[in-house]
Amino acid sequence: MLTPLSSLSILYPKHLQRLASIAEKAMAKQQCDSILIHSGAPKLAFLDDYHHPYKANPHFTWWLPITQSPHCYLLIQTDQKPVLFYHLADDFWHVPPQPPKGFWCDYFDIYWCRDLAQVKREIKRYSHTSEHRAWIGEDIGLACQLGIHKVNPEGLMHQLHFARAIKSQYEIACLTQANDMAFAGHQAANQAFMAGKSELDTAFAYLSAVQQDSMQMPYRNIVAFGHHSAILHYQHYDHRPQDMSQPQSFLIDAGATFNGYGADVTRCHSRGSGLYQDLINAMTQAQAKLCAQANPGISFVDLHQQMHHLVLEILITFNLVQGSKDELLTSHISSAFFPHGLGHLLGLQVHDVGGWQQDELGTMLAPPTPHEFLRCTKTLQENMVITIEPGLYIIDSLLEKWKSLGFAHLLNTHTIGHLRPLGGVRIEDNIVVAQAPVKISK
Ligand SMILES: [Mn+2]
Repeated sequence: MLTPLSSLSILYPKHLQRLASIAEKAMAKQQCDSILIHSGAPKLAFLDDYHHPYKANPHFTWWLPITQSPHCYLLIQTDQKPVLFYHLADDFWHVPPQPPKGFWCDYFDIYWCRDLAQVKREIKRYSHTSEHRAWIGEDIGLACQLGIHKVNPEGLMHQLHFARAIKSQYEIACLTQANDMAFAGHQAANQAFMAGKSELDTAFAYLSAVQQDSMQMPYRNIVAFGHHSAILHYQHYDHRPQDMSQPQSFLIDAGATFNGYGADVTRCHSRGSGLYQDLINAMTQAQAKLCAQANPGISFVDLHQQMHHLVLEILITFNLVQGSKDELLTSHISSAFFPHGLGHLLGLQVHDVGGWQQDELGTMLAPPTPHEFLRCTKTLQENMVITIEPGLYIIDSLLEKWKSLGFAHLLNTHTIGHLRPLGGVRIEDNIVVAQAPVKISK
């Protein structure tokens, strides 16, 4: 069962035990006796002295909830307490990092280091194992400086990535908290939209309610009115206020982060359009059917195919397509309206790693044609956390493609024309896979 935020400190030791056992098994198999994980470092913009936003190495954040401390190192050894080399820079440009504190600290040996030289000195205490040490991190040069040559070894990464798909109760609690935060934002954004605010002001209302800035979002929030909602990763925020004399549609795909874990939720709202509200209702019903099937043993590819059948039913009901059911199926006409995948793994990364990975050896299964954008081809297992996000959109370039393939007669241009200014609809929730799947988004 899901556990409230106050229980994180109770859930964490078991999470850590699980990670230790995963790491020990992986190290034994890969002939390593230790792993040094780098938290990462912010990168400079080209020809500039300004850094891009820092994003911690997810393998680091998997072990401990430090998301804003670059230049840290975590040493994992068999049968030993993990060792954290924590960077305490003397930095007058920024708020200097504070000594770590929190429920997790007791489970680590912690060294406070001023710089890499000190890390090197401290790590020498453990150097007798260094030739069998693996490095997990982006900076290969740094690994070399520390005398480590097994850099992100493929076999090790496959084992860890396979394990990361299944979440501990601690991780599920973090994901649930991120979702609770996102919910406040979704409510505020809907109010702003209904009041006639611009996309930009609606995006601000979202962040304000979540109490996180845009850099803390797990991905760039999509705040799309009207035909913008048909642009799958619409990346602008229009500053013009709405024309309140016209019906309007609103698609918001927005998250929040907690301890490095992200929420990824999409909602749609209608102001004055019966057609759009009907579409929202139909998609919400179809989505609920799919969520209810997120059971262990279910193939995500099969669920994705089933979703195409449900989307096709909606296309027929709304008279957007016409013709024989056979031809509608064989033409894959639903892909002209729904080009992306049913969903993806969710965790420390929004599109969590390993969605195509079938085993710990790293066997990959690409999705079948024409579903190349499906990000997960796994058989679902208990405590995987996934998104379920069916939708449909009027995307003219795709409709043109199907027309050029000889399927123009299947498309009802009249009704498509009605929907075009309203863009598209998508409903997305975050689901814990179980016999009775748990929806953690509200
Ligand atoms: Mn998503």
